[in-house]
Amino acid sequence: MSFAVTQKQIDQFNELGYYISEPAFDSKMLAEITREFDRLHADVIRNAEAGGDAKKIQLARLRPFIGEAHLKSAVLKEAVKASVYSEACRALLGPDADLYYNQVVIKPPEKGLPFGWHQDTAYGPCEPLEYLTCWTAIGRAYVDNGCVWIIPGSHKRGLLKHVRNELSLDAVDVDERGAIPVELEPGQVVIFNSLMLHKSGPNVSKDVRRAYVPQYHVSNVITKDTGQPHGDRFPILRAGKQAA
Ligand SMILES: O=C(O)CCC(=O)C(=O)O
Repeated sequence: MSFAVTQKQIDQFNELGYYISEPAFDSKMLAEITREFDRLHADVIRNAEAGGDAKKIQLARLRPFIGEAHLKSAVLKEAVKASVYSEACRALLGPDADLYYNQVVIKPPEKGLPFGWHQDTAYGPCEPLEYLTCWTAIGRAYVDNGCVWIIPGSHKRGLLKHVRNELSLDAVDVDERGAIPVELEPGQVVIFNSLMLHKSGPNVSKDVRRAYVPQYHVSNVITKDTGQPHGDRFPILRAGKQAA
């Protein structure tokens, strides 16, 4: 299946800051990814329990963010290069693009924790400031299992002030008018600008909510403060062609 981005999707991305793809992974791949998620989650819980820090154990159980997933799983190292992502890079970033970061985010049934309004760029301001976040539903994502919410058009507000709280980095004074839940079928991806204000709700359902969240930027991005190379720098596109 081709995930070439249409002009309509590009226009929507520019105007509203996001578009939603058709399901991008078949059921066999989704089952493999699900197994990898559960393996990585079990590792994270085991490591946290071995460390003995109660807060880390709670986060590992109730809202794990497992970063650099492509280095921890051969399946995810393949997934990160999927056509839905490389075509988004080609259309929205240009011929040279790198993986910036990729995370596995899991919310267990009935007790998965919410995550407050923020812009991804706030985590590590870089030059250029904007990149792509590709929030991918590995199973169905819906309001009651803690799907992501966005405020269409909020990428035009620029980088907002954020404050660090115990469990998160939160944007301040968010005007939530126009916020929408992004409910997705398994394998669908919402591709949004890293300046998009987004959050996710608690999981009050009986389902596990699994999301894979790779992010991409143009190559040679630098960290604003230090001028040093930024992110994972795992090549995705070179001169418009899929990198090896
Ligand atoms: O998947 C989630 O619950 C939140 C993910 C998120 O906001 C992020 O990765 O920036």
